[in-house]
Amino acid sequence: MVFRKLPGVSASGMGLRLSQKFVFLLFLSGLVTLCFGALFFLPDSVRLKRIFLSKTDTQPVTVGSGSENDAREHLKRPKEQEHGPRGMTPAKGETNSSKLKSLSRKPPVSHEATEERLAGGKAQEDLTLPRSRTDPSGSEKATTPDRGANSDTFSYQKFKSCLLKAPLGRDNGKPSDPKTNERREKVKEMMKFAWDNYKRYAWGKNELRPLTRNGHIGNMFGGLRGASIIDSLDTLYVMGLMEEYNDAKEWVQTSLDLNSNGEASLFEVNIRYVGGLLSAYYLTGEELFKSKALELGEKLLPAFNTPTGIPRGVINLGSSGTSWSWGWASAGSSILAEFGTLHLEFVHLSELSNNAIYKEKVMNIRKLLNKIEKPHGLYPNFLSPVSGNWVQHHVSIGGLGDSFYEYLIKSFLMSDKTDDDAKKMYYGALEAIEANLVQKSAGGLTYLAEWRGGILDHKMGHLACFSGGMIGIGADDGAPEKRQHYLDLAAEITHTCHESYTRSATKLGPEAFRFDAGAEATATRLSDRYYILRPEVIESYMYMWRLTHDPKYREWGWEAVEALEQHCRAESGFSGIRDVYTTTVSHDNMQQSFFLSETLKYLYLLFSDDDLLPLEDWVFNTEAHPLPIVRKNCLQDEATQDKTVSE
Ligand code: DMJ
Repeated sequence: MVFRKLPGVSASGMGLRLSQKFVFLLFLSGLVTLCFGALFFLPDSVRLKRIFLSKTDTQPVTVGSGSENDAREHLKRPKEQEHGPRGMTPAKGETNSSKLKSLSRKPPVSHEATEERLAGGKAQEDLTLPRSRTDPSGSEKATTPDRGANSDTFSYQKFKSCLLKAPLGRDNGKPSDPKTNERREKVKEMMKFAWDNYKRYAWGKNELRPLTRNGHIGNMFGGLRGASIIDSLDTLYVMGLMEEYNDAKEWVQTSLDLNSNGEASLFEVNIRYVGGLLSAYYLTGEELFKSKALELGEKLLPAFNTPTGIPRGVINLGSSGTSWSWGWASAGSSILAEFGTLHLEFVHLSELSNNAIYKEKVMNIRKLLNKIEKPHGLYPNFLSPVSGNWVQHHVSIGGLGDSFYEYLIKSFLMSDKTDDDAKKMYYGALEAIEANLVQKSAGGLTYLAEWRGGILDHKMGHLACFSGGMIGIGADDGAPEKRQHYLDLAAEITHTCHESYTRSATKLGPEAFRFDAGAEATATRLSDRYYILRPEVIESYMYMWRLTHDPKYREWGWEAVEALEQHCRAESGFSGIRDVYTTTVSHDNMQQSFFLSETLKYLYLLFSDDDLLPLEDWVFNTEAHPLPIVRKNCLQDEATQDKTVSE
């Protein structure tokens, strides 16, 4: 049989014309593109992606700069990433003004009005946790009924009655000395300036870029927005900036969307968002903040689904709940300062939800760390969430380690001094730090070196400067004969950190300073010369002022205010600077959210009376969000006794 070729029809083309074949192929390739597009761009495609990508490929490289904590450590990164998370410009079409316009203005609520409202009993109307999400691993959910999940049982009024003092003091902490009051007013003006510019140019974004007058979103918060708003709530409230506070609250009500599907730093979301919301709730009694904190807290739980229960650093906030270790952390390890800085917030999540699960998660971390063998009693910075072993022996009181130690002593204080394990671990760690890391420089400065498997690196990071305050607040509860010793050590470290400021041309301190090769509290590397509006040195001034009332701490705080004004204040907000050793200023174009939550709050407290957020009632989380001491004896009256969170 002979096939005769018909004109326009190919022999192999199933009888299709060339043009028809072309259309068919076009359609087919469109279909394939669509399938792959869906695979990679639709939400919740992560597991499918894994089929195509290797495990390393699925590391959230877009979150690349790591936690803020870590970002400072990673100086090998490209310049743009050196100063912590950086990078994205606002999405096209998102303007600040459009969001601003949509916010209807309500009359501001004053401190007094909040108090009245609470007295009216409205604060007790709790919202319940959302109950629909499932945990992908099938492990416990925040709403497990037999754990007594019931947010209705927390009584805000009862909580208030258990405080020893009014949170805002007699006169909102106004100092009687006019000069101090003037300084305090100056700090308040700085906060208003920083806030107004954020509101004007970056509303709803995470941070303000003060030079380019736009917003920064970054990739630390997994698609959550408004980090500067959440971080500012309590500062605005404490400073009595009520119109601004009301704008912030309204944004939380109308625009804080927790249904994000991005990859976030567990640590950063916890300290800034959960901490900020909890703090705003405890200060104001607004149920909105509590329900948002609980909703977000629940989204963080899948990060703990590891063989050891040690959470990984990065979590997908969407329904997949997938978690990863940071790509840069050796051998898939978790970071001490990250998984060790959850305790305060998670204890409060359990308190407010009456659900033990949050507390159990962090108690499990505690137990593992307590049990594991520690080289010379020290806690290395990297731990495997799979084996529960240390991954390598780098120890630091600065980045990667810092707030783990802070949370040990603060857990003890926040438990109304009942958490004996935390106490033991803290003083044990401090002893090891003193034996191995505390050094005296040739010029007589006390500093904390870093430890690399037994070898000392004579470098101290700006981040490590929080330790003056930490050692100070822990001085009372160690061995009584060591009280003065701890106070002296705290004062010496704070003095050294102050020296790192006074020895620079700008009177602001570098990211890291060294004590070798002739250096004394100065940066020797170009890459360490920057200052990104960090709070740690001022934080220690504030604690040391409260503990000693030595006027030098207020003077040092004022020096910092003047330096910030001179070198970091730009036309449209505050900015970090690239080199503290030159007065020819080069701004980094970033107003970090911790400047609003920490640096300015600590300065304000430094110039306030001690009865503003008294330390008898409050501990500050590592982002300076005040959380109340949990007074079990007072909170557990007969009605609530049987619903206690189990230890
Ligand atoms: C803040 O986000 C927190 O203080 C954190 O613990 C480490 N440092 C930054 C500010 O420097």
